[in-house]
Amino acid sequence: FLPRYALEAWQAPCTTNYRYSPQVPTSLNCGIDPGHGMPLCFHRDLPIQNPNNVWTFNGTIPPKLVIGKYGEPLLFRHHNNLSPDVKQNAGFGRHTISTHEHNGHHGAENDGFTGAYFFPGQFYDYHWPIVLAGHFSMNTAAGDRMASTPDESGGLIQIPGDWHETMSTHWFHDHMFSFTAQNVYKGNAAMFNIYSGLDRGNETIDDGVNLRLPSGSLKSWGNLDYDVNLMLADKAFDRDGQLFMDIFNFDGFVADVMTVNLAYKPYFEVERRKYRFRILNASVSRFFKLALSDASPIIQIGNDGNLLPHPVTLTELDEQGIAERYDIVIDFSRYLVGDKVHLVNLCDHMDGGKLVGTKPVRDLTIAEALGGASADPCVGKILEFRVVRNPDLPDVSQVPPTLIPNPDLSNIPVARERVFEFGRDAIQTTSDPISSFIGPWGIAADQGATLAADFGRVSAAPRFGTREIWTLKNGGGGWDHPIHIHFEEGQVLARNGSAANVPEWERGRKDVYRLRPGGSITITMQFRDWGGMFMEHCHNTVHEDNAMLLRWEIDDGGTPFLRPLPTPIPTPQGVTFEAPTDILKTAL
Ligand SMILES: [Cu+2]
Repeated sequence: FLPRYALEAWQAPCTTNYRYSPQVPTSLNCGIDPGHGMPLCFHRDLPIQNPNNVWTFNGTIPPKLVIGKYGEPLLFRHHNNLSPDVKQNAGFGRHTISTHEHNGHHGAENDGFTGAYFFPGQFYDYHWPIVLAGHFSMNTAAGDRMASTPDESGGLIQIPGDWHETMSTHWFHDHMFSFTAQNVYKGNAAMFNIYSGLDRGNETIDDGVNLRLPSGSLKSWGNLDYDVNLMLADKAFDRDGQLFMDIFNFDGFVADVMTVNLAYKPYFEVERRKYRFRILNASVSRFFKLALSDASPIIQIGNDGNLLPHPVTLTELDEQGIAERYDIVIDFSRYLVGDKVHLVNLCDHMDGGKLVGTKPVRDLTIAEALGGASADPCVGKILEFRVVRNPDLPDVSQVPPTLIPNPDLSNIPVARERVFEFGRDAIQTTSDPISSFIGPWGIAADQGATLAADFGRVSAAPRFGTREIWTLKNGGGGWDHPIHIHFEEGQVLARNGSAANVPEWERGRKDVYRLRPGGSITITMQFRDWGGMFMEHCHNTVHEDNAMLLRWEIDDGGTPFLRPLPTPIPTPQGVTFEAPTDILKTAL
């Protein structure tokens, strides 16, 4: 997988963005004034942030977007330009980082493992091969047009693997052990669109493969005119208007200023036609539930990285947990030029006058959310759409009745079933000074003890090439946990033990699973293409950091895999490796 493209970014204290290209119109320069640049602030009336209050890619806004396509391996060289002095962090954020491509189907050394972090002055080369799952075992002769990627002139290049595993909407973010919440909150998060023959980012090419979803037509693939990434996150500020985080709240950190793409009170000008929005919940602990202010329909086409088997029309989306992505289509042709409509958040985190981060307190109706029924400042209107003109060209984009059907796993025997219970009052059985952490949260694997995180401990080791069924259980009713499993996507078989409880919009493949208070979810996954160490954790990143995270690895009990894999122990001088601190008896 020799890289075809290289990206380079520098994790850095925030600064003014002067990157301006006079070759393209202002609209393609993110509205940057070339004379004054774009300082890092969340609204023109909010203060410019101090360098150590916000750390982003290249230290600038707007948030970055990576565009890739299947069959074109990317090399992402991530430099760490943060201060070597760990105290230069304005009270939150760690200067060591590990960048997770969520939910990349890449070898483990490129996953951004929580223990594979790097120090100021160092860089990490992440190799993202961007292949379909099943690359080494299915359709290896690339004989199926559905398994394909766009060439540069409107045609297709066929690729190996299973086209039912085609992914679209990813993001990448810090995964530093026990500091993920602080670092992601501080600005280490960006989105990544992956294009394919099916999901082309071109709405005019009619070749029987391209789904022609709203996007644009100027380029043969990857048009963004009508395909827009929305990164939602709540933020808090100190009395001077500088970004602030309470790092001593272990239940969940919920803030009171709503941002979209790091902008407070944003508006977006749209034409009277269909748009696709790729919505990411990039909060620390806050859940969302989205609707339009006029209660008009939204078509959900994707859930997490994957397009759904069939689009689902809704007037309110489901709750959206941290790290979940919902791809939706809104048809603005039903409005008139001059109309406004808002994206509204219905999910209330205010309880008895206090913002709480353990779980959503309640879901409001649209009328309640707009009518001020909650004192939660992030409830209600979060993004204004201004309908400003008719499109120059007719809208030929489509939302076909079939998008991407699930892979059929029925002929693959289930090698093993596992149960993971997510709860409080975790114990720690190891004491490695680097890999082991103590916190109230933990995970019990297969009826074992509820253990706090140790990235040196192997808690599950499915065998390479097999399929398993995993049940994820919430240990209590007082909280919700959006659980993320790295590397492989799962099909949801049941909620609370019944397939009938799985809503239509969860019938694709997912990588984050909201357990719901007191609930459970049963999924099935197959493990193929690569081995190595991956993670499973709560994506309420405060829970993850304290210490609801475990390491699992894909194991073959022999060559080409080692058993057990040594744990990386990074230092400013380089990485050493040590034997796992613990391998649970139930892991293998
Ligand atoms: Cu959690």
